[in-house]
Amino acid sequence: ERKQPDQGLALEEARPKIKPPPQYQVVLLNDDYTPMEFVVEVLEGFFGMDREKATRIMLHVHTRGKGVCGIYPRDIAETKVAQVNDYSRQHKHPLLCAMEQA
Ligand code: NFA
Repeated sequence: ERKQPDQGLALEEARPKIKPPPQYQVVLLNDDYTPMEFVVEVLEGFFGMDREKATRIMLHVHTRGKGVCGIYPRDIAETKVAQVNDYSRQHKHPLLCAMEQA
C-alpha cells in the first residue's frame, strides 16, 4: 500500500491567524419623553438585569446621554437592538437602542 507524503503535524506547522469574533456594545440613548419606568423594564426584560442594576443604568443614560446595556457578538447585538426598538415603537416611546463595535 502506498504511503501519502508526510504533511507534518498541522497543529504545529499551520498557524492560521484566528481572531475572536468582534464584540459589539449595545447602548441606549437618552431622550426627553420615554418614561424612566419603561426604560427600567426594558433593561430588566431584554438584558436580564435586576431592578437595582436596571435603575442604575437607566439613571446613567438619563444623566450622561448614553449607556452600555451589554456586550455581544454581532448577530445577538443586532437582534437585541431590533427587539428593543420594535418594543419601544409598539409602546409609542422614542427610546433608541443602537450598537457600537466594542
Ligand atoms: N430622560 C427620560 C425622562 O426624563 C428618561 C430616560 C432615561 C429616557 C434613559 C431614555 C433613556 N423621562
